[in-house]
Amino acid sequence: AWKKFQPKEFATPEEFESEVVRHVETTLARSMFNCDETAAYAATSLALRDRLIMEWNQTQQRHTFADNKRIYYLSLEFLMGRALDNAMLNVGKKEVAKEGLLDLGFRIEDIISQEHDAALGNGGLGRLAACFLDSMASLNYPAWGYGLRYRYGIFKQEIVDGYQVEVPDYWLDFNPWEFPRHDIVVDIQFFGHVRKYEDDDGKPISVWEGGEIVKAVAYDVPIPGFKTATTNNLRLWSSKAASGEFDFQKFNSGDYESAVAETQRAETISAVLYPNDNLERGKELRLKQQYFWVAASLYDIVRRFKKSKRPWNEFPDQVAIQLNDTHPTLAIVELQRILIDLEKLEWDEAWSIVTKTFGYTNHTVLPEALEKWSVPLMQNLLPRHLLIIYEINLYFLQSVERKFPKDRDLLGRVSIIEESQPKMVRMAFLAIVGSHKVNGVAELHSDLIKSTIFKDFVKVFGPDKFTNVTNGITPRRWLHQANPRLSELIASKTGGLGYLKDLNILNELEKYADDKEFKKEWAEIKYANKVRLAKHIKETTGVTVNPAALFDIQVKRIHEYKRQQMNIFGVIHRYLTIKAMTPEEKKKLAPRVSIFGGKAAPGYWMAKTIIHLINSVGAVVNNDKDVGDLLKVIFVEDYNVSKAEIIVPASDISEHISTAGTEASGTSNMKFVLNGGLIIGTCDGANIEITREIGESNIFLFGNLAEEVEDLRHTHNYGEHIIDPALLQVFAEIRKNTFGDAESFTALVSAIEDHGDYYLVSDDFNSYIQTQALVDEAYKNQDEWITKTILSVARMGFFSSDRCINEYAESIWNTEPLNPEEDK
Ligand code: 26V
Repeated sequence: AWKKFQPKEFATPEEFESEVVRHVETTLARSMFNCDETAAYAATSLALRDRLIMEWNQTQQRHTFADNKRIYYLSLEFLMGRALDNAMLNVGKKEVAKEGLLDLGFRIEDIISQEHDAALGNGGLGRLAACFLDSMASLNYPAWGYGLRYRYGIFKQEIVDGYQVEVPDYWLDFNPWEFPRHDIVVDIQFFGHVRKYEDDDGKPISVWEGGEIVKAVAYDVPIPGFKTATTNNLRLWSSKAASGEFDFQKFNSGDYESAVAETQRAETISAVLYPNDNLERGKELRLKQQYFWVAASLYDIVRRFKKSKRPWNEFPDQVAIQLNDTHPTLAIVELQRILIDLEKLEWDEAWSIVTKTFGYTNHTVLPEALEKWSVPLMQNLLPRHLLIIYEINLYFLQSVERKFPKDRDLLGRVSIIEESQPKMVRMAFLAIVGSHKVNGVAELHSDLIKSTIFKDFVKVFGPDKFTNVTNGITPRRWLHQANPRLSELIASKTGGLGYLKDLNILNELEKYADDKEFKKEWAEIKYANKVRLAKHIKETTGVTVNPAALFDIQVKRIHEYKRQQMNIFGVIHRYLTIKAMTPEEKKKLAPRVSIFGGKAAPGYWMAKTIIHLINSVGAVVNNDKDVGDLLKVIFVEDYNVSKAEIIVPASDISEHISTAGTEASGTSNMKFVLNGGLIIGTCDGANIEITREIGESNIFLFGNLAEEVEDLRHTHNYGEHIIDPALLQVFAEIRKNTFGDAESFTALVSAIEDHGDYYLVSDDFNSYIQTQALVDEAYKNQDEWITKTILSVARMGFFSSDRCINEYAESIWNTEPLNPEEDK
C-alpha cells in the first residue's frame, strides 16, 4: 500500500542541519569539506523546498476536494525577488535554520544573500503581482498566478563613467524554487488561416488551420502563505519547439543552422522580458508572448474546470480571472474561441460566460502606455482571433447604437477598432467590453480613468462597472523581512506577530508615540538601518556617507513623469545654496544624503540622460571640500527588490513627486512610511490616501493639483511660459559646465525651456524647494520627527495587500477564502 511520505518538521536545529547535510552530500554530491556559501545556500533551499512541495501537494488536494471557485491572476510580470528568506519566515522556520546553519559554520544573512533575485518584472506592476500572491496564500484563497518563465529577467544595470550600461540577467543557472512539469505541455498555434463552412444543420463553422505549433511547458513555483497551511502555485510557461529536437535530416545534410533555427525561434518566445514600462512599441514578438502565455493558461484553467463535469454556465462560479493590465486581454478572445469553436456553445451564451469570468485592472493613464495592436499584424498571427474581435465589436457597437441612436461620434470613439492607417485594436477597450468589472489602483486614478480615457464607457455601461481597489503591499516582506528589528519591536508592544496578519493592529502603537524609551529604541533601529545602507554605499560606490545625515531617497524606474530631473535640479539648487553660505549658516543646516536608484528603459534616451546628470552632479558635489558632509549625492546601481529591502528601512524622507495625475498609485510610498520614513510628495496616486490615513501634519505635500495640470500645459503652449528663477539659476550653472559638458544635458533643460515643460517641473519647482526647506527644519527637531514616524506607522494598516485582496474577492471575484482548519 502507498504510505505517504512524511516531510521533516524541522522541529530542532539538528533536524534541519541533517537535511542540509543530506542535500550537500547527495543532491549536490559535495562533502562538508568543500561546502562553500553557494553550496550551503543551495542545500538550505532544497531542504526548505522539500517541505514546501509537500504543503503544496496537500493544498492542491484540499482545493480539488473542496472544488471552490478559484482565482487566476494573469500577469506578464511577477517581480518576486528572493525566495529563501521569505519561505523560512512564512513557514516559521527561520530561527531553526539560523541555528542549524550557525552550527555548520555559516551566518544566515550570508546564505540568504547568495540568492539571485527572480526579477521577472519592470517595477510597480510586477511587484504588486508578487505582493498579491503572498496575500492570497496568507489569506487561504485558492489562487493561481500565471506568467511567463523568461530566461532573461529585467537587465542588470551597471554604471560606467556615469552612464547606464545594460547587462543580461541570466538567472536560471540554479533555481531551486521551480519545479519543471515536463508532463504539462500545451500546443500553441500561430499563423495559419480560417476555413469556414456550414455543418449539416446549416450552422456556420470556423476552423483555424495550418500555421505552426510551439510547445508551452509548465514550471511551478510554490507560494507559501504566512503561517498558514496554504501553499499556492505560480505557474510559469516556457516555450519549446514542437518537434522537440532539431531537424536531423537537415543536420545530416550539413545544414546545421537551419536545423536549429526552428528550435531557436520557438524558444525566443519566452527568452526575454520587455524592459519598457509605460511605453508600448507594438512588436510582434511581444504579441506572440502574450498569446502564448494566455492560450497555455486558459487551456490549463479550462481543463481543470472540465474535470469537475459541471455544465458550462457554472464556469463563472468556479473561475475568476483577473487581467493585470491589458497584456493578457487576448484571454477574453481565447475563451470565447474555445467556447464557440471547440465546445460549440452559442455566441450569446459563450459571451455571457466570458464577461462574468473576467476582471480588468488598469495601471496607467499615460497615453503612450495604452496597448494597441495593428490589425494586419493580428490578422497574420491570430487570424481566428481577429475575426472574433470584429464580431465582439460589431455586437458591442450595435448595443451602443440601440442605447444612443443619434450619437454617431460615440460609436467611433468607443469602437474596439481604431480607424487609423493601419487599423488598430485598442486592447483596453476590448478588456472593458469583455470584463464585468474594471478597476483603477488608487482613488484619484480610478476617478481619472472614469473622467478621461474611459469616459465614454461610463456613459455606455454606467458607473457601476468601474470601481477602485487601492493598492497595498505585503507587510511580511516589506516590514518583517526587510526590517526585522522594527518588526520585533512592534511585536513586543502589540502582542506578537499577529499584526502581520491584521495590519490594523499597528494602531496600538499610537500610545507609544510619546514614550521616551520606545522612541529611543525606534530611533536606534532607524540609525542601524542607515548604517547598513551606508555600508552598502561604501562597498559599491566608494563614497562615505554619514549615517547621522538626513537620508533623502528616490528609488523607482527612471521616467520623466516621476520627475527625478526635478529632484536632481533641487540637489543642484541646494549645492549652490551651500556654496554661498557662511560657516555659521552651514552649521545650522542638516546634512543630507540624496540617494537615487532605478533603471531606465534601454531605448529611453531622456531617462538615461537623467541618470547621467545625477552621476555627474555626484562626482562634483561629493568631492567638494566646501560642502563636506552637508551634501552627498549617490546613485545606487541596479536597484531591484533585494536592494529595496536594504534601502527602504534606511530612509528618513523619500520622494514621490510625479506630476499630479500621472502616477496611478505608487507602492514604494507605502513601503517607506511603513518602515518609519516620512515622505515628500505631490497630490498624486496613493499619496492622497496615505495623507488621509496618517494625517496632513505627517507628510510633506507640495505642487499643483491634478485638476490644474491641463490648464498649465495649455498656458505653456499658447500663453506666456515663465520659468522659475531658481530653476534658471540651476540651468545657468549646468551651462557653465560645472557638471561636465553642458551639451550632454541640453535635452533635459530644453524640455522645460523650449518644449512646453509637459511634466510641469518649473511650475512645481518653487513649491518643491520650499517644502524641502520645511523638511530640513522638521528634521532638526528629532523628537517631533520620531513621533511623526511612529504615528504614521501606526496608521498604515489600510495599505496591507491583504486588505486589497479581500476587496478584490468581495467586489470583483465573488469568492471566499478556504480555511484549511475547517476543511480538514
Ligand atoms: C506597459 C507596457 C507597455 C508595453 C511594453 C511593456 C510594458 C510593461 C508594463 C506596462 C505597464 C505600465 C503600467 C504600470 O506599471 N503601472 C504602475 O502600476 C503600479 C501598480 O499598480 C502603480 O503603483 C504605478 O503607479 C503604476 O505606474
